Amino acid sequence: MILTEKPTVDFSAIVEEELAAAPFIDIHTHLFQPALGTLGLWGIDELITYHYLEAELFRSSSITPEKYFALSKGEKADAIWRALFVENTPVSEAARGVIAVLDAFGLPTGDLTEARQFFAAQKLDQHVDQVLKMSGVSEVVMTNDPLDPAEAPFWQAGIEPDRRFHPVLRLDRILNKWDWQGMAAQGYSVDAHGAGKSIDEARRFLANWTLRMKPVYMAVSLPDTFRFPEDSLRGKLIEHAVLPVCREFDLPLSLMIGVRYLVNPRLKLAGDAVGIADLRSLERLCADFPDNRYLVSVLARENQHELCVYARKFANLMPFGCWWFLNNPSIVEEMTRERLEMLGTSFVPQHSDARVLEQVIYKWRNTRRTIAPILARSYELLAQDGRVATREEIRRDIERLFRGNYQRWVKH
Ligand code: RAT
Ligand code: ZN
Repeated sequence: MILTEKPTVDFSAIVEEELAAAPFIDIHTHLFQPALGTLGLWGIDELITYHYLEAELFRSSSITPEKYFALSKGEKADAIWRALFVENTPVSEAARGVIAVLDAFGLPTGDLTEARQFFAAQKLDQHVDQVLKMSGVSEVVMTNDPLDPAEAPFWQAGIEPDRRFHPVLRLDRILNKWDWQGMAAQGYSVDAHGAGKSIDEARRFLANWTLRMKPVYMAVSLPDTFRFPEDSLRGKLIEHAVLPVCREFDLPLSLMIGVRYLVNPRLKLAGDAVGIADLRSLERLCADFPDNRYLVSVLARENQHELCVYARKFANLMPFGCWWFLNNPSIVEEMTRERLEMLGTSFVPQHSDARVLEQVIYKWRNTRRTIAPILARSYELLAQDGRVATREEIRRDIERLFRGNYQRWVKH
């Protein structure tokens, strides 16, 4: 029967080869260029104490969060290693990632001694090049907080741009915490209530930081309860400070929506959860501010289909990534198939969200592995429908998905 006839082209092989050869851009990470000093995390103990694994520790060990967080970095890593890698088999996505990194460097995967020696001997700058090469990533996008007392002074003193790392102006401390004291300390006339000149001053703050940092976009994570428009300080700041500065400097705004912050504060960074968001707020932003461009990731699986529908309605909306709790093969597969079916190649399939440099090795390997059969299947279906995609077309599609859509968005 014609409909079930196998295409003669081996799309799986072509897609795998093209995915392996394409240098991706990692459009959202928590990595830092070496010039930002100890903000940038790397090495085996950081990999093992990743907050995704800290959350898993307390399910497989009787240690309390209080006791755990009082330990030194090395002791924390030992506790996690024992619980998740020795006393249990590391089959979870985050645990497997550590094994994949050790293996990628040819290190033993059952003991940490050699790994600790190996990482201690690396020189950061060359190590960054090596890790990016191993990951098939040409550039990573950072998350830079102008109100972090540990980070802001670097930018205020001026740092050399690094072609491997692009800055992003992160807005959480302004939009979610209204850190007016931090802004006041930098010389802006803001007050605790966001009254008086506060909104204008926030706008001036963002414009000045844009000039200083030269970010590729601005970004904020938002709770599941996020609403827009809203008669709140956040609503006013978005409308009268963030969106106008984005327009003025032609920058996209990244919205990462659906976090339930600190549902278990004892777990610190690992204590956040997920909630279903009302994406009508996104509809209002896209419709009422058509001259702004948005990069959007939503955390709830239940919001993914809706996000695709909105992307079909609004050309100023670019869905990106399978964020945080979604970055597991089963869900990446489901989301990517849905996006390809609804949006063609007009989205950014993934970002790593890496917090520790070497994580990009396993995260991007996993992405290529999960996405290859999905893309191949799309070309098989297309062939069955009457059009055989060429290798050049497949290369073009991969380039668009993993570089071009982002580059067009940030105009880089
Ligand atoms: O995935 C993560 O590491 C989260 O903790 C968040 O940092 C999230 O990605 C964010 O950027 O807010
Ligand atoms: Zn992140």
